[in-house]
Amino acid sequence: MINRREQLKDFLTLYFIMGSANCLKDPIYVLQQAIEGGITLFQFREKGVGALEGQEKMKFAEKLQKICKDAEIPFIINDDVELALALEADGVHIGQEDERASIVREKIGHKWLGVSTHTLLEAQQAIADGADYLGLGPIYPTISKDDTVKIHGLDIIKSFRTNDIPIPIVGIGGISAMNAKEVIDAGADGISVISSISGAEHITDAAKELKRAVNPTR
Ligand code: TZP
Ligand code: MG
Repeated sequence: MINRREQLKDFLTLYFIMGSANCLKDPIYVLQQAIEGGITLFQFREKGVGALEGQEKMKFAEKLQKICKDAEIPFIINDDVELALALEADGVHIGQEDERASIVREKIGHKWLGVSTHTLLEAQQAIADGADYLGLGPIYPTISKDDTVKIHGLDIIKSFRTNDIPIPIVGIGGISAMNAKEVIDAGADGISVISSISGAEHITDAAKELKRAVNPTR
């Protein structure tokens, strides 16, 4: 298991999130192509219409995890702590509406813990609870999450940096190759995307383009 906190910042550079509902093509193929294009971290987020559950969800997650393992891409699971423990995933990502971060931290030990936050207060609480990184968004309007109320823009990233939030942060929501660089310039350590990769006509090219936008030297 890849598990060291100091490696995390680099892994967050191009963070791809996906579940079966996000894919126009076979999700296995989508993930393989995304890896080929240079994603640095993967989150399994099985939500929305027709989302798999129970054994089916687990079998599907195992397949995606194997692809990540073979490519040495860390595998993070959204919300489902029990699944993350059962599969020995590299980490868990939760939102404010999920189980408390302190409790998740206790359950998962040294696995990575990501928490979505929208205010400085939430961020400080998440850090006190043991978060390793924070997700901030939506930065721009998104088609991939229907329960988001407020678009935060780049200001939320800037304000977290001005207020010396000490752990890595990733921007999320409506990020594309066109606006990715400004998210990094605002102070994010990386970008998280769903549709810019999963909905792309040419997945590998889309991931490569995003990678160039956030990380032009590598
Ligand atoms: N949380 C805030 S916005 C969002 C999540 C999970 C969806 C991001 O998807 P996309 O397609 O990259 O805008
Ligand atoms: Mg959640």
